[in-house]
Amino acid sequence: MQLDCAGKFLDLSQPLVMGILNVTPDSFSDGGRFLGCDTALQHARAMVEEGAAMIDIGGESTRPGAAPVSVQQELDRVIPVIEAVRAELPVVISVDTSKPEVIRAAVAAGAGFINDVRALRAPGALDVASAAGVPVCLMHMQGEPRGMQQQPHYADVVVEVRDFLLTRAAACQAAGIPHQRIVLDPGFGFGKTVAHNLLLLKHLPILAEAGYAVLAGLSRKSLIGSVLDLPVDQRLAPSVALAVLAVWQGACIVRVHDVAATVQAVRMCAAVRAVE
Ligand code: PT1
Repeated sequence: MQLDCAGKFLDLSQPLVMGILNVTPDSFSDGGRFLGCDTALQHARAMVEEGAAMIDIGGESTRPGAAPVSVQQELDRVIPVIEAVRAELPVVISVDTSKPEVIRAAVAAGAGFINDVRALRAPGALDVASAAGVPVCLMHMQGEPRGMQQQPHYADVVVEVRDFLLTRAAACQAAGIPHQRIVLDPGFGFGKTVAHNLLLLKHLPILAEAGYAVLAGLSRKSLIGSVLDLPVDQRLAPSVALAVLAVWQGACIVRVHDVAATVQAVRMCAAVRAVE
């Protein structure tokens, strides 16, 4: 299966690695725009050399506790980076945003994939994404980043996450986005306890069997900290392990910080899966 990302094609029969490029101020020592853009481009270059098929560019931090940002702030952060990456690197650019204005400007600037942690629920987002004509990733989140880890609650997390995503996929299709252009993501760490996250990974095939491509983002997340009691800068091996498990369980795309190690690991995973 091929995914047409604004003229760049991704082969979904092999696991793909999406490299994370944060352009939020907490990922840069200085807010200087040119400096930030230059640093971001270097990081993107390295991830492409390491085998990333996509680069995910986001200007809104959505990790637990993060505060909202304005449309203008997000545009100022992501658009120059998208333009710079598109000018130099032959990679699919994903924009990590929920705002219709940012989706529109990002696709005009060269983004070929929309990654929305709010699954296009913002007013106007669905229509803008449909008009953009590029694939979309719909993610599940309970609550909003600021308070989502306070009291996550589900009767059946696996069923509820799947049903939410299938309802959003149906809304996308009603708005004119074809089935093949829709990717689903259970949203690890977004309004979930450690047990919820582990259950979602253990039962990922239930989501994968719904017939849409699946994306998983587990890299360096706090569930690793909770299980292994490791700080964020010592989570490489467990992040790679979780990426392999996600691919083994049916994910087509993994969103990661450590591209080189993850590419090697998921290629081995694919080799085992492919042998007859
Ligand atoms: C994700 C994802 C994302 N994660 C998609 N987009 C983040 N499609 C941003 C923690 O528990 O999984 N899928 N965009 C980052 N968000 C988090 C959430 C980072 C939780 C860290 C944690 O540590």
